Amino acid sequence: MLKDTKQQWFKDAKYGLFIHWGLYSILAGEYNGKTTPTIAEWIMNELDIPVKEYEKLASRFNPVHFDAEEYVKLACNWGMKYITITSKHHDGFAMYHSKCSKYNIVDATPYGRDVIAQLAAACKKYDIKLCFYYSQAQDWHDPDGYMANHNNEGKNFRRYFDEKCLPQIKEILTMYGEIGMIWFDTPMGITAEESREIFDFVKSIQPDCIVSGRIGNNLGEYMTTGDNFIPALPYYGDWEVPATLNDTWGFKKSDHNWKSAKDVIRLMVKIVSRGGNYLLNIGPDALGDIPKESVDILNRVGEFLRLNGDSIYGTRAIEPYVYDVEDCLFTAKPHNLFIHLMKRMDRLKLLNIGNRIERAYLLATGEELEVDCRQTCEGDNSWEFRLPQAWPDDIDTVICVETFEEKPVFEPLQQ
Ligand code: H79
Repeated sequence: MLKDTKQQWFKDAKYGLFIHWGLYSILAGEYNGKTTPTIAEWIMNELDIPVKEYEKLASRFNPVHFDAEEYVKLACNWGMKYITITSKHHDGFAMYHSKCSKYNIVDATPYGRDVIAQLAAACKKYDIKLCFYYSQAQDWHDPDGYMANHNNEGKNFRRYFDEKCLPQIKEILTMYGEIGMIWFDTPMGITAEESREIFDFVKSIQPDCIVSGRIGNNLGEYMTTGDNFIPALPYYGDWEVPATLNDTWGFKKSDHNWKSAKDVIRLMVKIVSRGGNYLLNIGPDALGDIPKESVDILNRVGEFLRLNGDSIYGTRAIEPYVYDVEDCLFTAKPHNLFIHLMKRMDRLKLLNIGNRIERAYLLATGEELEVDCRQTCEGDNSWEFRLPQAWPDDIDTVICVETFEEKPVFEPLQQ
């Protein structure tokens, strides 16, 4: 069954900022002289840090460099249309002022301020959608929450569910205004009834709040792919790829395996050309500083989007047959085809696209292109573009083709 969020903003947004930030950011992947072999926010689970020990991190959490407006301004400059932040990750620590668990940033840290409230105010000011990650099934702090790789027998999950999970979901949906979506994760042993209960509960509070793919039991309103996983073919429902810039979500000192801006831009085009959204992560450190490497990469991607954003936002996937063209990817709007060229070329010939071209130009510079449209002896249509020597962007040079026919030419295959 195709997924439909019924939310236009999500279908058109295409690019969002994921923020993984919590107590694990203090450890930065290291504990008692050991470096965790995997993603940094899993350190409590991986290195078996006892609850009583891990809890003490709260007394050290004082992210005095955090500046919500700065974060939101960066996200806007980076071309992102929504922000999804960890309100509570698997470690069970709430990054907002929860009234039903003292294990939260206001009551348990020297910082004593609600970062989510600050972010919500900044998002409102700059008109960007705010969304919350919430770990519904795993909670390594609550004795009755699930924990991966550990024995969960004998737990009274229902108690945790009623006393922490549902009340916290209510809090995040009532304390911070309009929320774009809740990003649930790792459903583990959650039953279909429990997933349904959460779904209905969210909708009863904020009917327009999207429920993410990983609520469990296939009840989510859009398809979340595996972390960093891109489907091989277009998927015509609503979907999103959650992705990292290095190999961790939470800040990890030892991880320097950064993607380049080129990698990121090309991944974005690939995802968008197949109809998906790209939710790209940063992991701020314990002080609230964003790793400089992340900032540099995302600045460069932002530059690309400032010039070429029309070929990303609001676009839809088109028929997969066009995928065959080497070094090219396509995105489309009803009267525009965007041709993404990943390699320098003098000429580009496309067969059988059919429609009458009104005009073609390089999106980044506006330079008009000569196009030879003809019928071949076989009766096929061909478009041949002549491309300029001065090449705007080696990462992705975008041709915008305009057609003005009454009927939308590139019939969106998605809503
Ligand atoms: O929030 C981020 C991750 O922490 C979370 N989803 C993204 C968005 C996530 N939860 N689970 N997983 C990702 C996949 C879990 C993989 C596991 Fe493992 C394999 C858990 C245990 C073995 C990776 C390797 C984590 C610990 C060891």
